Amino acid sequence: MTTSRADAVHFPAGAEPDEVDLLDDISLPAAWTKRWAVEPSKPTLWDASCGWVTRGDLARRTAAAAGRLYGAGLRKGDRIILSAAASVDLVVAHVAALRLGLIVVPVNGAYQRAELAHIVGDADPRAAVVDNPEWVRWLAELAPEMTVVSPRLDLDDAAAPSLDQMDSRDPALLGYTSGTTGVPKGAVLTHGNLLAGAESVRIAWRWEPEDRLVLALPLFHMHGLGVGLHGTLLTGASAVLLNGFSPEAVLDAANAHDVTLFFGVPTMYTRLAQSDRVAELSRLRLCVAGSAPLSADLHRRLEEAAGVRVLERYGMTETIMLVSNPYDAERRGGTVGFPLPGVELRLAPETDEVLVRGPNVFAGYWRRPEATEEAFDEDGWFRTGDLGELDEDGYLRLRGRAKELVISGGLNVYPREVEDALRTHPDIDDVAIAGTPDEEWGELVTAWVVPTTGRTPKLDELRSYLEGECADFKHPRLLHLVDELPRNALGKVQKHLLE
Ligand code: MLC
Ligand code: AMP
Repeated sequence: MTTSRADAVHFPAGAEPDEVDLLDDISLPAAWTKRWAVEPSKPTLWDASCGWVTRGDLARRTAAAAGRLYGAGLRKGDRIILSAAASVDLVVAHVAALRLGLIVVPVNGAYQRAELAHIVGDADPRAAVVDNPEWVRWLAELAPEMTVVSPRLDLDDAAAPSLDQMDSRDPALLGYTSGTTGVPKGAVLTHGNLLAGAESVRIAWRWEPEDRLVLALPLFHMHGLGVGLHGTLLTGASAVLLNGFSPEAVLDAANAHDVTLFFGVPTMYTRLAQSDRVAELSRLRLCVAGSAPLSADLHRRLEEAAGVRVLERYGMTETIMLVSNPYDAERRGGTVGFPLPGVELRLAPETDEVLVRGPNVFAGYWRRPEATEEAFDEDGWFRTGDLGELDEDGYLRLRGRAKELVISGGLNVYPREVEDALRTHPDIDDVAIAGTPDEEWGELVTAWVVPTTGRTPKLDELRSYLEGECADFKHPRLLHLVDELPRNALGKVQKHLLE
């Protein structure tokens, strides 16, 4: 090996990193259709209602679905919301939208009306694919001209124009996230970003066409969508789609379908470790964890109980995957490993914030030039808002976050949103939201409340107050009543002093 690139550890023996072009295929749809033309009868995706569908089925069904979307008036660059339980139908709708050049806006189905209204107002979508009848009503009120359909795309058949014509720089997806601060913003991921994000883990994790993934993650976040689904289709491998997670469902599917891969958030691994069937994980070739920290202790317990050396990796909505433990070398608990193929990483002097560059890094926030400018430093490095430290031999440890964020069960909760919603409660004078460490959930959303004189709000009351305002995973699970919040001279709550 002639190179000293930090990502070199991820390439298989004999590969020359400098000769690998992650964007060779230009876009995911172009790469996928190339795979589908070979061995069209190979099973690719399974769900409980369709059974197995093949590469050829996907090629035909996504072309037909793209025709329907085109017939409904959707054109390149139009935004389309996708929010439904994981299913083959949803995948067909997603792939069809990308093949047509639409910009997919995946949205968490637990969102309430106000959260959905923000995204509709910001992304200005022309269509939505949803499976929740309540959302159909809300969308009709929020945007009466919008085409709203179920994942079966019950629209008239029509021929699509030529498909898969995108450039790597064309926008493909808006991933809503609050970034380091402020309101949820759409991170614009290009076709090149999506391709690089999936290609880097295909190489690093030795993902092969023979692999089969059990995919129990939702398809509206990067972990399930940008890694699990996109990687499966890029590799020409296969996946079993489960609608929701339980250790039993995952292990049953693994046994029934000869699964080789599992990707999950740490909460899923905690529950697997508690299962008396945990040893069954040993039949898998590779178990990957991410989206939140996996403790070194859980890493060790899984190795002891199941002989599984879980491979932890680190990513973000804005960048897809960034850093991963190596497949062939030591998978070190408590660390996230080395920059993935194509990713450059450094720590900012003094603050130790993780800064990154690479073909996977997003193009900016949708229609928010100022937020975009703030997100990158003067040399074009993206500021992740995560704080890191490097072991002597280069493994990255995430040491905390500069950004205000609570991660519960792999889902992000931005304190500001919950604080703003609670501040209007009559019993609340002042409030701060932060995370409390928890073995199962990683962090529990916790409220520190200064009550209005003479009142003592209860946790249940606060939770019901938030019903309809924000998704239930954002509701506080713990409540502390305090006389005042620790504020600095500028009036900002010093969250590290909350206890
Ligand atoms: C569900 N609930 C949660 C929750 N998930 N509460 C807090 N945090 C969560 N993450 C609520 C339920 O609505 C229910 O509320 C109650 O908690 C108990 O539910 P449960 O049955 O125990 O939960 P379950 O449905 O099993 O869900 C847990 C989970 C799920 C871990 C399987 O949260 C999940 O799929 N998480 C993965 C999210 C994900 O994909 N993250 C990746 C983001 S991408 P009630 O009120 O009804 O009792 C990213 C980038 C990267 O971060 O690097 O990957
Ligand atoms: P999201 O904005 O939902 O994409 O969440 C991205 C954030 O999740 C990152 O900025 C990290 O703070 C966190 N994250 C993802 N993977 C890991 C990991 N393996 N360990 C610790 N934090 C992680």
